[in-house]
Amino acid sequence: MAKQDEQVCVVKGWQEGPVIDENTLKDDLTRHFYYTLGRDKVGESQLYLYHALALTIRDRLVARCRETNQQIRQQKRRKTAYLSLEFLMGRALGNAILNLDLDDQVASALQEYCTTVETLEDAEHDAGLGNGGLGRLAACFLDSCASLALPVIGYGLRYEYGMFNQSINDGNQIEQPDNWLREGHPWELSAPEHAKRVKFSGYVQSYTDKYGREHRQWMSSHDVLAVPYDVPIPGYKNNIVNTLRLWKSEATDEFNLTEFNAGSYSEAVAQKNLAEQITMVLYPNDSSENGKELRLRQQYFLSSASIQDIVDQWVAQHGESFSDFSDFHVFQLNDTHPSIAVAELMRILIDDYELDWEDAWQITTKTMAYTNHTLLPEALEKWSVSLFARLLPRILEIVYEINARFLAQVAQQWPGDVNKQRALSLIEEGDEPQIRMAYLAIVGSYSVNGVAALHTELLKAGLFKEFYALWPDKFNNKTNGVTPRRWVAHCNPILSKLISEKIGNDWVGDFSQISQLRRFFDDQTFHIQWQSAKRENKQRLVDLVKARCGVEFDVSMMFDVQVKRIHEYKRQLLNVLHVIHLYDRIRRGDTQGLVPRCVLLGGKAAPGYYMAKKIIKLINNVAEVINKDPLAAPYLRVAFLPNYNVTAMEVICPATDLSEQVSTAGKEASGTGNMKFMMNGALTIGTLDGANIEIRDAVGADNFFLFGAQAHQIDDIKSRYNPEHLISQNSDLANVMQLLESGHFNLFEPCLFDDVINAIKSPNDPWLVAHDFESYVDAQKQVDKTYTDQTYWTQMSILNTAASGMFSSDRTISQYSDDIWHLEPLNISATDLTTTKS
Ligand code: T68
Repeated sequence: MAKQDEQVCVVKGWQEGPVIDENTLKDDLTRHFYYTLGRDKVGESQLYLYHALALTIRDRLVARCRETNQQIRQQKRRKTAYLSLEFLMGRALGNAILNLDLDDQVASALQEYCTTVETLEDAEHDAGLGNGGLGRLAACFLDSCASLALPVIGYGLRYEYGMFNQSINDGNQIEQPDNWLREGHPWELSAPEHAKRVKFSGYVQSYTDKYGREHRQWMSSHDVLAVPYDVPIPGYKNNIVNTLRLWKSEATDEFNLTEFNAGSYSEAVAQKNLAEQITMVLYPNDSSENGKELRLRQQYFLSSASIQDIVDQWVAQHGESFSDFSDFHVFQLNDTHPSIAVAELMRILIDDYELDWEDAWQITTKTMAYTNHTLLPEALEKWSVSLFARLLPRILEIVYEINARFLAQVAQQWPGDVNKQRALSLIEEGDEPQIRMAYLAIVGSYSVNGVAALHTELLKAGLFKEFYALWPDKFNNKTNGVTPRRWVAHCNPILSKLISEKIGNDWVGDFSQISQLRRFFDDQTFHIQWQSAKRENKQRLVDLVKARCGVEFDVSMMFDVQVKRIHEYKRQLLNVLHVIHLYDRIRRGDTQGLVPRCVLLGGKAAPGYYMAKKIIKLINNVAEVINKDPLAAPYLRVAFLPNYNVTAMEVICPATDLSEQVSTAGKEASGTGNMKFMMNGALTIGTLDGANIEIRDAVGADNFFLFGAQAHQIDDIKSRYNPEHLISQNSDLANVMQLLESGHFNLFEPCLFDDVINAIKSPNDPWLVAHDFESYVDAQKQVDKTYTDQTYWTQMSILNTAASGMFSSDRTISQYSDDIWHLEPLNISATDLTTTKS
């Protein structure tokens, strides 16, 4: 491939970076509204005004983005490409205004239109290009990378349909497509000139070059075009704007032409559909692999387009020598989903640039780094060899070669141990041989990390034990974090103002400063302010719950919240059993010491996950019975919030008193909702799982409600697990089961919850719901007791926020950069932006 020889014509005298002041912003807003969008009246929906404002802000982002990229190029910066099938961005407007420090200017410009940012924000669709924690983590990371001025580019897919919209009909989850692009996405800029071709199918052929060297060539492939759409990622008040590059799949022109020429119009259109299907929809499974061919196409499409993009830029700048490539590039693989990138980089280096295997492998294993997000065996990706052979024939050859060489290394380490070979092989034997993607990622990477301390330890001791024995230095922990910009400053302006009054506002950019709040934990005036902020936030949630669920919450009650994907291991069921237990107590008149509670649950179930959907139905039925019972009203109200998403969480976490983090120990890799709640002053009731452990360590055991079996005890408990016995021994649990089994919550729907009941009573229940019930109820009693003393509770709440500094994703990203990426921060001053370029 030839070095790109671009002729660049810079428009003379053109002013880079509009000066941001109130008047130009107002003028730009008007110009976009009248001319770009061609409107002259603000309609009821305010949609066009939102678009005009987004475009106005985007202008300012584009200028900074250009400067950021220019610096990276000119200063030849080492950079990281963060490869992820998911980026759960949520809304962009409020975040951009915050990070560009434009609140006042925007508010004043909008006065002329008699509206507010809050109103316009409601016109923005969530960019829901992710399932849950993993996708949202990627979004928080981008914010932190930009805010720390690190040269990091995100690569993902521009799904036409994001995470489905959930509605609840008669207590059941209904999925509706999320057509988030219908009204346009004003933040993105397409760059068709940088489109890449991605190969699929065809076959592989050998050929000999003029020097007599053997090569392999991927022939007759059906290529699909990857067209980039760039979304700007602003750093916090630092003039840095990084890029999230999302690929859209399109048919190549000649693809159509052959068919058209042959007169087969419909075949041509069908082929076009096939190509465009790739980025049509996000797969809604958050914790199990589904093995669909289209999903593999998505994974390869992302990996190939992104690696080509980086390699093309490299060649344009450095020519075809790759000897320094690994000094300048890192690919961080967000789980195994893009792990095929390992083989793709090898293919490009060997087939397109004629590097020999050893050199290409050196480069690859010095640039790839892999993050694992789960210990659940059902989530570990495997792809059938036969599917690879059909879809990615050249990639399969490369995987085989990687495996052969790796197994030779295993044989050296453990001579004669065939079992080791079998256990570590990238190919799992069987009737239908499978490629183990996690193994490919580990073998091909120089860094493998887990996402919380316990998780990393469990990876080293369990799932990846042999790999750890082979390469102990590859393994490291990077405990997750969340961005305090979105998850405190933006979503909780009331609390933020109060915090800033006390400790100044530098905490937004340097969240370690939040620890200064500790000084005020005993200050009574501050307590009153803290409580009143919580109360105001609770009112916002009251309104949301009323509007979406028709349930009346009351700010004077405790807000007890569990929102996350619905999964058996996350144990929403345990929460429901506790709710039923409270209801049972109320019915018995045993209300002594009972603190009035509003219990909120929310989350989506994977559409094919039967038990998760049953659990949603159970929550809704239990809620309906309780909310209808006048006896319960003073003590207990329950709601299931439909369509839980990023924007809903922005209202929920500031209003929460009690954060439910109740997974079976050893199953939740980290959790990140737990961190958002903590930052906003919620107290946690939780197991010793994932980052809960670090949360408890940070805030102190006295300020955390702990319960349940510990990870190291689980196997032993399982070996002699007898839930029926536990039920017979614990009258609270027996009463709860009795209510469930009597059909109290499914009077007109007999047998509806039999499978749920049987799961709880099964000696094979992997989630140990019955086991942890008693200690959960005890911990909840402790919660009630503590809540009754509002001074004490408020102190604990302040201490939680004050101790949440280490759960900022800025801390996480600094560690990624220090230990894995080795990046240097950029520096862009205001003058860099206003210099006239000619
Ligand atoms: C989550 N994983 C972990 N997976 O469950 C959570 N999986 O503990 C952790 O905090 C978070 O990752 C961030 O590290 C996921 O969210 C997925 O969403 C997913 C998606 C597709 C396939 C498999």
